[in-house]
Amino acid sequence: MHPALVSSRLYGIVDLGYTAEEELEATTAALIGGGADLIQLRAKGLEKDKILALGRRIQPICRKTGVPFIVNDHADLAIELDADGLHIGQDDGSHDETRKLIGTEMLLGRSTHSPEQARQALAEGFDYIGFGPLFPTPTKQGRPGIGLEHVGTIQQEVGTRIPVFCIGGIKRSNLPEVVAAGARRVVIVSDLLTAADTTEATHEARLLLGD
Ligand code: TZP
Ligand code: MG
Repeated sequence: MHPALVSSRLYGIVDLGYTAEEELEATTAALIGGGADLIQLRAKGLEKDKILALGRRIQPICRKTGVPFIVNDHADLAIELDADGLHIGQDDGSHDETRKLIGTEMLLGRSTHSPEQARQALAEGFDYIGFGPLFPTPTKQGRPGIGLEHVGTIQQEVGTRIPVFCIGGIKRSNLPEVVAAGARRVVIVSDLLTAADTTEATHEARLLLGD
């Protein structure tokens, strides 16, 4: 397991679908202050120049606090931003061709939507995976929830080798259920970003994950 990810439990995403641009720094700091162990910049549908400008505001906050900064989708932007990692989906290219682009140092994560995809991502050499959506979620529209059925198996089979972050429709309110199903690591987006106090919400989520 990548040393930077061994103790990671809660993955926060600064998603421009929920975070106003002027709140970028405050939101990043709130997620980190509440206990997020990784931060991803996710800005679906924005121009690359725009994403680059947003990333330039987030990257230094992550660097200063020692939290890995991950860029969604764009290998070129991850390089340009000196990011600590890149996150790609099933249709964003193969592990090997992406690894060639970003070099050996950067973390490389993959979204997976089934047990087969999770096993395949491990076999291909990804540093971590997202596994979900567990529940249907407006943050990722058009994908059914895969439920909790395979969470325990995938945590055992894959999650003991590389971090498995369960994702999709996870909230503080259903987190105990997700943990009881066997999840050790999670990504939570809207529940943290739409909370009245993101720092407090993140801290609550971190506590619900347990030791
Ligand atoms: N990939 C699978 S589900 C999802 C992504 C990016 C969205 C998770 O967001 P939320 O708001 O925590 O359901
Ligand atoms: Mg993608």
